Amino acid sequence: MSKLERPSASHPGGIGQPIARFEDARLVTGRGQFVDDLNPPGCLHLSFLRSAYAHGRIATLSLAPALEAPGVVAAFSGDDLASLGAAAVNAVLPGVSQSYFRPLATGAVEAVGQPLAAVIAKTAPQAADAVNFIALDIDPDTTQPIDEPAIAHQWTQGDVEAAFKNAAAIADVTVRHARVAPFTLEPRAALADWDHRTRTLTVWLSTQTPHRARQDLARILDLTEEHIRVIAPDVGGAFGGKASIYPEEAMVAYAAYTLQQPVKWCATRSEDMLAATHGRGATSTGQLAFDASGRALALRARLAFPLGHWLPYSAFMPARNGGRILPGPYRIETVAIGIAAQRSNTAAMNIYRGAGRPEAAMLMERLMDDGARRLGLDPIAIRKRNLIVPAKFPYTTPTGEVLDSGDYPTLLAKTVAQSDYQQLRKQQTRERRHGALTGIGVAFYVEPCGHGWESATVGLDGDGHIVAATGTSAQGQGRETSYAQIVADTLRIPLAQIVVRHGDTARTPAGIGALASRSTPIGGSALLLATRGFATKAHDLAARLLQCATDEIAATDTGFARLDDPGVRVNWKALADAADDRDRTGLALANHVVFHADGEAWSYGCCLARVSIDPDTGVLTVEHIDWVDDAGLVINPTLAEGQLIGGMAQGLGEALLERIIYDGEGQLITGSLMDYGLPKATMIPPLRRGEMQTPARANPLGAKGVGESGCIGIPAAVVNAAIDALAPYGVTQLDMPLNPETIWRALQNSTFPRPIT
Ligand code: SMO
Repeated sequence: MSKLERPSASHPGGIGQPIARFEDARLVTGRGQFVDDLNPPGCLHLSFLRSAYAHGRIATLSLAPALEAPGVVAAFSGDDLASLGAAAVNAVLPGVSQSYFRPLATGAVEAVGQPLAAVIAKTAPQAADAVNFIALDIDPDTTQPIDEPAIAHQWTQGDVEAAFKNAAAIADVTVRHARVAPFTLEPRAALADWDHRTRTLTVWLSTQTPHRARQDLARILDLTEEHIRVIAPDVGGAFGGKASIYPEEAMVAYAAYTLQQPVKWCATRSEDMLAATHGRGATSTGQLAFDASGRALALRARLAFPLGHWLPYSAFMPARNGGRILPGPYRIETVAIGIAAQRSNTAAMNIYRGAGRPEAAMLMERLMDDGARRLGLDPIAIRKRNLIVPAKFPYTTPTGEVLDSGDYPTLLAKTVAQSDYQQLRKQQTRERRHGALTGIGVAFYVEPCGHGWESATVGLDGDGHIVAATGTSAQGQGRETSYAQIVADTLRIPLAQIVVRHGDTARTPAGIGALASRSTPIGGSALLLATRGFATKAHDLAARLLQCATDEIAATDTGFARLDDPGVRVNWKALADAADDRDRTGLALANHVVFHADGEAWSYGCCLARVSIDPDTGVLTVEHIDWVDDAGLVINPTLAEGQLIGGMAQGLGEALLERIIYDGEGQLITGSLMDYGLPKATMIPPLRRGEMQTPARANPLGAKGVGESGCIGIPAAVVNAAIDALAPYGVTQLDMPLNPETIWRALQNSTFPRPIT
């Protein structure tokens, strides 16, 4: 079958069906298996001593007193780990240096929360207690703060200066993103165990990237990958925060390998606030030159991304994405876009749901609104004037990206119609007359879902189940359900016949992982192709067993049957028994496919937020969201909607509440949920959704990404709505989070009097 060519009749449980997640029965009845649920006999527990200073020399670090504490089996400091290798840093931009990676600090500390020593004891409380006995002396401020640019990159096209000279109006915006936490329900966790018999180190990790973690651990421990097995069991959320291997995880693996006993570490909430990776934090400035009709002529932008004291694998991805995705959905051919990233004495920065996409969307959407304001145009009209039209696809952007497909103007028109936009504006005028501060904000976004490959193997287990083994992973998206739907749809068999296998490097083919909104478009396409190949193999074997030509048999729910005599049939179990091949995991008729995407699939959408503001307190309420999204082919509408809503919740968190604060000394001020605001269910506004499904051209499934859309479009729509609400006060600039203090200060600082009612 070619692209999107599938039997027209929908198959029960097949692609496009809103079926409930298989995973939930297990998860909501306490039968999930997270790392902390695993307790191998003799399991030891690891606890870290962490730095209380942002920088300084380690004057004393003596483990001896801790070794005497009850239950303690071993303790390590950085000096014990001198021989370990480093994890890789993804060289997504020219000039990315492979920085050091140390499980424990040596010589000096570089951030509050940096692990300095590890104590291993028989119980977790014993390990935690013993950490306090370590003799530690840090001379704070005896080392210089980190102050070195890590990278800079430029994209340029056309004569920007000339375009700006001829502009009728120039929009000019600065966006300051707060640092935020990719907060997961399940904090980080690792368990490692060395098996003497197989000489294999098995590492259970709460990770998005088990195969990459295996590569990293092999490099760090100087083992071959064959001697490491990484298993991601149930993973309680990740959002980019579990995409790259951590020093703590490497420490657990090293301890288990060295002690030849199982060792476990489960981060506390505070440890994650302190030392898990953070996201966003960029400061972006942009100028957009317009002609008098509102046509954008040229974009100048500069995005500065903070990095932490060490560089995780994807550290440079937000900067790269932030730059390359500009100018988003708009046809602007003349650009000068610069990005820079700089290390600092803080926790590491890494990807967080959206990973540069939200930063790009925020800058462009703020610029569009600022341009509209300066030109006296409506925000919808100025976007319509500049959106790339369908005839231009595939469209090469000035940063060299290829937008594959879509119909941006139609989606904008749908958003306008769905929200009854003209009516909303009239209503706003009436509300303003009565002194109410209400705002309407629009954001049009694009969501690229990644390049490269994923793989899948489809075969039969001994019981006759069709096993779909994927190289990608899962952390709550419902992958077992949506992937089973792809297989069921392709083979026209019941869902119950299918077992989806993921997250175990010993039992799945290689993969990049569950990140960048890539799992369904790229991983799902690998699975589609693997399933088709398996179907051919199974069909051929069935024909042989039924002693007839392949066109004389047909697939049934349970196997294959002769067309002329349906009573003559063979079921999946018999096929598995008859097949003489087995792959390394025991699957019969296994068909393995590595799918390389032919480019990137770009979803897109438009969010329209309505907000109201209490002028006395600065409290902002998001009253309603209208949202139209096009994620290409949708496998399971319920799961896709769940991804959108979850992304929206996190987007609202970023827009309204979340901010990690370090003081001038590099101390983390927001170290607990007493100081760091997360969105609550009660804050989620009513949502009206519309959708389009323009098939992706970059993959045979036709699917695009959906996991990050909410984090990309929602904050920009909400910030634009807030600025619109405060327009009567002359406010043109607000920094996230839009908490009451931010809004109240903007009102107090405004030069305008309160509007007369
Ligand atoms: S921020 Mo995502 O896990 O690529």
